[in-house]
Amino acid sequence: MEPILIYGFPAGSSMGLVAALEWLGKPYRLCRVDMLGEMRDPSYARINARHETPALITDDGRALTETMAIAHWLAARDDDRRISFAPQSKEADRMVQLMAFVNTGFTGAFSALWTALELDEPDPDFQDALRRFGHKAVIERHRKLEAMIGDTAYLVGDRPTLADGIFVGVARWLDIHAVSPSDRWPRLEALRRRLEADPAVRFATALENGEAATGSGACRGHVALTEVIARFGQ
Ligand SMILES: N[C@@H](CCC(=O)N[C@@H](CS)C(=O)NCC(=O)O)C(=O)O
Repeated sequence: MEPILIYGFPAGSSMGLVAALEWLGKPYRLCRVDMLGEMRDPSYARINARHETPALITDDGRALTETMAIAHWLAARDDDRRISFAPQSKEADRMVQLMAFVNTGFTGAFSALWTALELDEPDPDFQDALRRFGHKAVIERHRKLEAMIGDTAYLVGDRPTLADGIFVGVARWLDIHAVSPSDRWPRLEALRRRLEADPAVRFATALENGEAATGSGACRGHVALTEVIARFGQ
């Protein structure tokens, strides 16, 4: 069977993995999940007990969670090296380094801002403190990522890879939380604009928004979450 990527909306980091699957070009299916609704249902715990996206149902029917594990699974099957690099190459090490930074410190810097936005009961003082803390953290992590990357067209070299996919799913959170104009970091800004104009990212973004879209043809359609849970839930 084709692997099934379970991706979340609105504005999930998992959007970038949909783009990566397009770049990979191998047949896959998708399952679109409302993170504010059905992902919180107890039944979703059968896919991911931490109630998070992304999750991948592998081609042998296992539910695999955590972005880095999913990226590892995809890279291991990327025989033509479309979204990754040869194991043991310096480019492969660099890609994992950047993915790890983006998936940990860079993504985590937004946590306080999401908490402030999604608090069950309004608590203005607490929300204000979370926002101040979050803005500082996000700006600091952007500054560090800007300093880490070179002047290549994409994060590692001249073509988009898994690292770019993981970056592009999260980069737009800067705007959602109105932290800072993105052109404050010129390299990141150029990378983001380049990626956001990419057909695979446009396809992934349209699907996330619930719009009809035409991709490369590798996507063999969507599977309903109820079916995914019934067939592959633990
Ligand atoms: N460590 C996980 C974190 C995944 C994660 O935090 N996903 C977010 C969406 S981007 C989520 O599902 N949050 C739960 C929520 O919104 O309730 C990974 O890297 O895959």
